[in-house]
Parts: sequence; structure tokens; C-alpha cells
Amino acid sequence: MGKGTVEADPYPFDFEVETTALIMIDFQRDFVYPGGFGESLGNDTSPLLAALKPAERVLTACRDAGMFVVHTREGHRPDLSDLPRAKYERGNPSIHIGDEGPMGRLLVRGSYGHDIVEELYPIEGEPVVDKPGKGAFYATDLDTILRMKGIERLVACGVTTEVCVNTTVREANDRGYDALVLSDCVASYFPEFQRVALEMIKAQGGIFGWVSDSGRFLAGLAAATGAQPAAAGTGG
Ligand code: TIU
Repeated sequence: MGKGTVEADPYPFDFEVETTALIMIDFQRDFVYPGGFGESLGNDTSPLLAALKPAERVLTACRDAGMFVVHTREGHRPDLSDLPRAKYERGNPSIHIGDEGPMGRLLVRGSYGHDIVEELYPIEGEPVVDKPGKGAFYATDLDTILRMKGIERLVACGVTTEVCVNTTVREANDRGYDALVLSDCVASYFPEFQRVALEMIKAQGGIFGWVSDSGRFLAGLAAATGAQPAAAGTGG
């Protein structure tokens, strides 16, 4: 019990519930909804909404299976003392990090927009890692948290695919973790980047990790735990 396999590319992903963590990357209002940091960079935020339902199904199933869940948020201290000048200035944004927007101060910890969307909100026992950069291992205690739990493999959901998800998977790879990215639980503002970012992960025999989807993951998880598979692709 507890051991399973997920059909994935470039080949099946073997895992154990006890040594695998679900990582929910930056499902923050600031990226997913209009009026936040994502839109300030000139993006249409609507493509990101597609990942929310599949990610919610995966989150629920992982909680039911007793898998360790960790969430991340990109953002900065209210005094912006951890905000690099380069990040503040880059892109000539319509409003800057730290400025007041319709969801509060952009990408600042404690503001409404910086927090995680309601349907994916962390519950007790699920650490939230606040990170100043794109990668979740940079300048955080994520690696320590995972090692204290004996975690060896990650299942990744989040936004955006080619930015914070990709950076975090690459960082995880260099630290010796195996990572599985669920294609319908990650999203990009750019359809082309969504496709290519996933290709990059699984190319060359899985150079950074594996790619599957929520349906195949839920089937593998159900087989590992002896549960009925959660229906993928249906409402709620
Ligand atoms: N801009 C963009 O695509 N993403 C980010 O700035 N951060 C994350 O991906 N979380």
C-alpha cells in the first residue's frame, strides 16, 4: 500500500505516497485574476483560470490520500527590503510591485491579491512558503521542510508554467528531487509557452522531470491508496 505509478512522459512515474509531496505553486490572485501583478505586466490573465478546477481535484485527492501538501507564494515584505531593483523596474509595468491596486499592494505579503485563491486555499498542516523569486527553493526553507518530511518526489501544480513552475522544477531537479508536472494543473498566459515549457521538462529522457495530467495522476494515486479514482474532467 502507498506505492503507485502514474502514466507519464517520457515514461511512468513511480512514487510512494509517504515520500511524495504535492507542491501548489503561486496560485495567487495576483497572477490569476485581473487587477494583479500578472495583468500589470501586460498579460490577459484568463488562460490561468483553466488550471484551477483540475488542481482542486488533485489537491482534494492528495489530502484524502494523506500526501504532504506545500504551497508557495511569490511576493515581498511590505517594506520591499527583499525586492531587487531589477525586478522592480523590469518590463516598464503599468503599476509597480508595492503600488496600491484593486486587490491591495501588488505582490506584497499580507495584501489580498498576494494570497492564494479561495478554492485552493491551504488548510492546517500545509506549510506556505513565501518566496521573493520565481524559484521556490531560492531564499526559502522549502528544501529543509521537504527533507525533514523525507520527501523525495514532487507533484507540481501552479502558475505560470514557464516561469515559476519551470524554475522550481529545475531547482528541484538540481537538488535531487524527482518532479512530476500535471499539464492541466499548470497554466501560462501564452499557449505556445505552455506547450514548450512542458516539452522542455520531459525532453531528453526527462531532463528535468516528468509530465502527466490530472486524470492519469488521480488514477495512479487511487491505485496506490486503494481508493476509488476521483472522476477527472467532471465538475467539482
Ligand atoms: N509573469 C509570469 O508569468 N509569472 C510570474 O511572474 N510569476 C510566477 O510564475 N509565479
